[in-house]
This record gives sequence, C-alpha cells and structure tokens, in this order.
Amino acid sequence: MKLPHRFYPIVDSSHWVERLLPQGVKLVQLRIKNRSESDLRAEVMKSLALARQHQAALVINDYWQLAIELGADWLHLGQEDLEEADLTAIRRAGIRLGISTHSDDELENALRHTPDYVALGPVFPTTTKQMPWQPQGADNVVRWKQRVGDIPLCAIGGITLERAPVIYQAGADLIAVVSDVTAAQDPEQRTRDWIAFAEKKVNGGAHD
Ligand code: 3NM
Repeated sequence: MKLPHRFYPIVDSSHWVERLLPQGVKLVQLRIKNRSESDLRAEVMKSLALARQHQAALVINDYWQLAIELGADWLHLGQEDLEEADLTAIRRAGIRLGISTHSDDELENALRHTPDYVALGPVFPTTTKQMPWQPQGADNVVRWKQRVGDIPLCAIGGITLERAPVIYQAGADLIAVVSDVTAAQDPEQRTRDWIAFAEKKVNGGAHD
C-alpha cells in the first residue's frame, strides 16, 4: 500500500489543516473531540475540501458515519471505536482504515480487520493523550514492524523531529505527531523541516 507521505501531522481543527497543507503535507489527520454535531460537520467538510484542493489525504479520526456520509477516503479508529463501527459499511464506501494499537492483543485484533496502516503508541511519553500504556520504545517499533510485514506502520506518541531518525530506522513507515508541530514556535517551519527530513526516505520502507 502506497501512502502519500512518511510524515503525518494530527490536528484538531480545519484552521490547522489550512495552515499545514500549503507547507507540503500530503497526509493529515483531523482529530476533533468534544464539539457539537454541527461544528464537527462543518470542520470535516471544510477540511475535506482543503485536502482535495491540495491533493492531500485527510484522515478522519473516529467519526465513521460522518466519514461515509461526507465522502472521506480515510478513517482512523481506536480499538473501542472499532467495536462500534460498521466495518462492512466503511469498506463498502471504499474508505481506507488506520487502527491504533498499544499491546499485542490490540495488534492481533487490528490485524483481523486488514487495516491500511497500523499505529503503535505511545512510542515515548506524551502529555497529549491520557493512556494507561507504558511507552513502547524503539524496540517495540522493531517488533511491530516484524509482525505487520507489508502493512504500513505508523509510530505515534512523544515523537519529535530529533527522535525521528531512530524511529524510522526501527521500521516505522510513517510518524504521526501532534505537539511537535502544533506547540512549535513556528509550526509552519517545523512542518517543512519534517517534510524535508521524511523525504530523504531514511529506510526506504513501505512508502516506496
Ligand atoms: N494517540 P504527541 S499517542 C493521539 O498511542 C495519540 O495511540 C496515541 O501526541 C496512541 O505527538 C497520541 O503530542 C498523542 O505526543 C500524540
């Protein structure tokens, strides 16, 4: 499976999508929590339009019904969302699916759904999301890549540009980040730095 980029920022508004896409981002996740139904719909619609304009892939986190309804191409689900989602309807709509995993059991479960990528986290400690999981470290990135084979592996959680080389080398095909971009002093510049680095294709993984 060819993915549009090895750098995968995650943002919580269409405003961020609008800021990052012109920097050259080709894969971005919209992860919105606690917004009204009408806000949410407006944000997803605007972000999808922006992604089309920039020929980028927009991944909708969680809201699978809205993703189907609004014609999204990509969806990301956590393990709990996976229980409730209608996978048949998602696949019938031609939507590609990324799934979060944090343990061997979750990985087994994710692989049963033939995901288009598997995410492993948190690789390092993160304050962006509260989770019961211990940091996985680079060793588990290696182990996960052995398990997923050709399925693209996305590493997430506490990853900075400085830590990226080790994580790509461990076998991550793509790296997802929140705070390293959104909390950067200059998020646009940080995004361009990530893209410049990711394009060097440090390990020639599944992206090729
Ligand atoms: N999911 P930051 S870690 C949204 O492990 C998310 O499943 C994770 O943010 C997981 O790059 C995470 O700021 C937060 O650490 C990532």
